[in-house]
Amino acid sequence: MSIFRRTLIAATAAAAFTAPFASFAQDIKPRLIRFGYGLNEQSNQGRAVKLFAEEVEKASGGKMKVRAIGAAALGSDVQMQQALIGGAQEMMVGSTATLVGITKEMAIWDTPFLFNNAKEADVVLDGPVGQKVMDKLQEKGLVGLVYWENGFRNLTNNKQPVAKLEDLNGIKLRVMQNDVFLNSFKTLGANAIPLPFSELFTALETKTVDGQENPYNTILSSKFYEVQKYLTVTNHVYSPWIVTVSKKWWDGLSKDEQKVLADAAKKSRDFERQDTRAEAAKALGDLKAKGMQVNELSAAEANRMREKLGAVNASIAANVGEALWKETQEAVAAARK
Ligand code: TK8
Repeated sequence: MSIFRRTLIAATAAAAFTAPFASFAQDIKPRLIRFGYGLNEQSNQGRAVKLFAEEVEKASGGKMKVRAIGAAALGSDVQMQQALIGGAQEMMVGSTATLVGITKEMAIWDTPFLFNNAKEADVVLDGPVGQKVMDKLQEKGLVGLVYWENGFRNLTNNKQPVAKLEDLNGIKLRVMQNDVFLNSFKTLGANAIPLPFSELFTALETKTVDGQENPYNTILSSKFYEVQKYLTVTNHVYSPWIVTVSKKWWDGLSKDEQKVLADAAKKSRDFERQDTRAEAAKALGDLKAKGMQVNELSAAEANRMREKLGAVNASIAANVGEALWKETQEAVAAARK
């Protein structure tokens, strides 16, 4: 064996031995990550982005820096998605519902009453079906890392308490920019108006719209209680958020750098879900204390709403494909056992 070969083997062995222990041996370059999100810094979304940023800095020995930019200062969900695809922004978190225009399979998560509780959502989103839908983003220039919890959505408005379906008639209701939400609320009789979340508070304040629907956490952190009187507990759909990366940028990262982001994303997910659930558990009380008038639907009215909304299922199945629809139903059924 030549001196050269012997030296090479020794060097390789030494590197293999020290690599796991020395972060300087990792292939990590200085990186700046612009991470945009729509809610305020003081929200479940803001808190989890902050934790993600801290984890990335720690795991990269301070080389990878996350600049967290909230309150839609980098644009609405839809605008940020385009910036990621084009490579002008590195990361974001936003609603899966606003991705439906890019990846139609995302509409599966907009199915009304798909999940009965958060545990079912976790099992399905973190399982093979969730992964499959997430992977679909890649062909469109996005890499999905994890799903976070936005939460079960509830209805607020400024006109009247909604105790029965007919109370929705003519209410100008802001919905997310996607056909499932548009059709769902049209079906229920509301005058559904798609708007980006970043324009929602002003639209409510100026009475361009009468109402909106979002989880308790968001109604609280976005101060919708200042411009909305009535809250109806509907839990009509579970909304996931999804953490995405620009594929253009991701493909230029080393394996070590990608791992730093993927690991931090998982930590942020676990933290975010816990934090969101703890906040949601007390948010309704907080909203009442802020003066919101809260009502629950009677069982009969909740059923009428559920039945009406069932009408959109066929179009969701047609859009996402019957195979994915069926697979999702089976995954939910398995999670329910
Ligand atoms: C925040 C949105 C928000 C969503 C909405 O950017 O648009 O109503 O629930 O969380 O993604």
